[in-house]
Amino acid sequence: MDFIELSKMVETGKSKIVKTMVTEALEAGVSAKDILEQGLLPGMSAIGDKFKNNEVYVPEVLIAARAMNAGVTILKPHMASADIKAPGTAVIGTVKGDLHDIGKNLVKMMLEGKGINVIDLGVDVSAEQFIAAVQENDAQIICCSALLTTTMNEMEAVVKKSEEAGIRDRVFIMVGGAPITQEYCDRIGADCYTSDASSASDAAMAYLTK
Ligand code: B1M
Repeated sequence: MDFIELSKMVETGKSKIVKTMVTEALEAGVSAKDILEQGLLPGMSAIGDKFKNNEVYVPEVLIAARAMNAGVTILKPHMASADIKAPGTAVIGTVKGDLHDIGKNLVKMMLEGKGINVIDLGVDVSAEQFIAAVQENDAQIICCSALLTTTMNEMEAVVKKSEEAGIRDRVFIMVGGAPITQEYCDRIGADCYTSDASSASDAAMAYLTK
């Protein structure tokens, strides 16, 4: 199995080739864990780093994500036996009143690229929905995305309602999106602001593995 070639195929978004390579590797007896950790994830990390450095743009990232998801879909039935344990669970959504989801989807994809279990609540998500999802899924992280200055204040409600629900001390609240700043994150009492999806996944992983 040429892991470097597989990573390159993910990075460049070659879904069909990724599917074929993953299928052939499984047939040849390569473990799902090795295919994921040495082939698919490095490809996503590479495109994530390039995206962070403005070397590639959203379409390339979405195409790479599609290729990675194609590979992961084939691996999924083999993962339970491969002993791949998710480091934790994150609940993600775009806040109430806001329908922008491209950035949120990128964050989701980067989190999944790290092996984190992600519950995607979609767009227009209220503080109450975030809290309920944490409780139902025993999640450790809430990821809120907002693109509108008129909707970003729902993030403050997420912090307040998590206090009221008694889960504030066991949930890491991450915020991001174009109008969000570190100053805003500090002001509302959230735990972490990152300006891009790749850094968000790094921060989530650092929290889950600390
Ligand atoms: Co709208 N829109 N939009 N829009 N839209 C903006 C955001 C706007 C800045 C355009 C403008 O006026 N210049 C403006 C907001 C102004 C403001 O509030 N200050 C705006 C407006 C006004 C509106 C409407 C109100 C327009 C109208 O109807 N009159 C309306 C609102 C609808 C609603 O949500 N209720 C609206 C609608 C739309 C479309 C539906 C047409 C479409 C959304 C399609 C979709 O998402 N499926 C859309 C789009 C595409 C944009 C722009 C052009 C692009 C947004 C985008 O996807 N960027 C945007 C202008 C712009 O940003 N140049 C604009 C790419 C994406 C990858 O970036 O989401 O910022 P972003 O994600 C980044 C980081 O922010 C970060 O990671 C990503 C990069 O790695 N990130 C996180 C995001 N979430 C994170 C969470 C984290 C960490 C990092 O931790 C949890």
